[in-house]
Amino acid sequence: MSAVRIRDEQSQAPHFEHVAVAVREHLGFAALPRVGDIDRETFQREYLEPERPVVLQNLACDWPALRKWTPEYLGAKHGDRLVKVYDASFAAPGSSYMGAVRQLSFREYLELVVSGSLDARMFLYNIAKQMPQLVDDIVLPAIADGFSRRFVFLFAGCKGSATPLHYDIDMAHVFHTPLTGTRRITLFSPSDSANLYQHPCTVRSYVDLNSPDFRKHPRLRKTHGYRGRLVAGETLFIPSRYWHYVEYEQGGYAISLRCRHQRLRTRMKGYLYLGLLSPTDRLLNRLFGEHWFEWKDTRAHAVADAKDRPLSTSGSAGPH
Ligand SMILES: O=C(O)CCC(=O)C(=O)O
Repeated sequence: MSAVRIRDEQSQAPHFEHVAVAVREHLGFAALPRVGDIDRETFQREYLEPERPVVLQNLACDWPALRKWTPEYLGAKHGDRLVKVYDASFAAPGSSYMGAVRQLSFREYLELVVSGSLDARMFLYNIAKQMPQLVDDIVLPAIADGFSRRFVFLFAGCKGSATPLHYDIDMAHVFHTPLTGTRRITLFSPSDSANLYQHPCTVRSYVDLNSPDFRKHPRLRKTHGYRGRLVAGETLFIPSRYWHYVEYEQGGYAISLRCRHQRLRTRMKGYLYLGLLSPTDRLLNRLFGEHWFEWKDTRAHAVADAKDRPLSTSGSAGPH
């Protein structure tokens, strides 16, 4: 399918000002912390161990990818490769659950990223497997142990795309560095999972941050999240199990590095999701579609409602 045709099919892009107003008026957010240069000890003490998110402004400043990876360079090197593209229907229940909406050449997709505003994302694209020469342009950070050159994931999106609210299924810590474009980031701590009505067997929340429905999701008001903007060259540290919602203010691409969690128990939980819960969710989706979705939603509400009792005497736990 040609880029021109796809451009004609432009979908409704989320309106970021509207999002900002809705979120500011109804939910309490702290600004995402930011640091410049940081040494290993400080990072581990202040952010990794307590699992606090932070924007690391200089972590990637020596990556050759930041200079080299223009759309023209990537197109010349790997433009003919076919890539799968996803949109907001990714999480819709039914037979297409988690399926790609189309396949096109990387060159065509990059053209869209530069100039289009289609809801079209590439995600979890492991360049270590698909385009291994590119990995030489990334420097694994020395501020933590547990990175692997075998898992270097590309995430890309056109202006107006959004990555739904989720946390990463393998429970790894994520270091997310846009190489081009700016993103608005919303994060919530794992302690907000019930307040976000997490669907069982998944790492997804279906609350609508663009226009929160507090009658349907009253506990959303109890959340204490972070908001901030991430620009090209900065690295967002997303601690294990932290909820993230990413809005592409401009089209662009990013690299996410994963850092294995230091505790075996947390890693085991990741294997449980990857090996059992997620395959079960996919199967039940295929078999029961909407009914399975509704069951998960009912469970999510039951878990959230159960939280209300103890909370009438104590406050909610937030990330700050
Ligand atoms: O950039 C994105 O689209 C989302 C990034 C993300 O979800 C991740 O790195 O885990």
